[in-house]
Amino acid sequence: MKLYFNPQSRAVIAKWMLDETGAKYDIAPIDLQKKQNRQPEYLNINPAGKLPALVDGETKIFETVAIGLYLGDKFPAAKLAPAITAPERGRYLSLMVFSTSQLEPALGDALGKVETMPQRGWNDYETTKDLIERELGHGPYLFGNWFTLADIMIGSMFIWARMMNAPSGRPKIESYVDRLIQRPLAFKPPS
Ligand SMILES: N[C@@H](CCC(=O)N[C@@H](CS)C(=O)NCC(=O)O)C(=O)O
Repeated sequence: MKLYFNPQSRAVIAKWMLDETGAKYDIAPIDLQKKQNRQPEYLNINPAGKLPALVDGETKIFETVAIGLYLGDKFPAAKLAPAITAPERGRYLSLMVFSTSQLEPALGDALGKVETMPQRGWNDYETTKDLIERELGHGPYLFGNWFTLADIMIGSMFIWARMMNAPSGRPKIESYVDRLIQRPLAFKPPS
């Protein structure tokens, strides 16, 4: 497998997921300043010209969530994703997709001080945080004691917010972030 990577990008999320699987892979560095991500060679892998992307033999995957879903299924022994037949599977898929389709744009609205228009498909950030707090329940992870790739996807959004000096303001979410960044393979905000 080859991960197209730049440390100043969402590719750090894909790298964390890959590292948690324990799989061997190569890093293909992409220089965003030099716009290597906009060269035809790379557009052939990710037509949107964005990082990350993963290549596994003949398989090319772009979108961070898609990479996570692929890895969770490819490495069942790592137990980072419920099996297709498991009762937790539906909630897992939902939370994975929710991370970038609702949480990320809600956070983006809040950081950009833009009023959320629910007709665009996501709720405002405060409502979204309420949902995450409910989903966390008593924790420590979204599936209780079971750490999954959904924790990486959801948690990364809040780690990123902390890196932007915009912590969630929710003690429950921030202690979740503390737990996640204590994991040895997680990317971390500078201390
Ligand atoms: N929804 C996409 C977002 C990807 C994305 O926006 N990547 C940024 C880096 S974090 C990028 O490649 N920007 C460079 C550019 O647009 O030229 C995903 O999760 O993969």
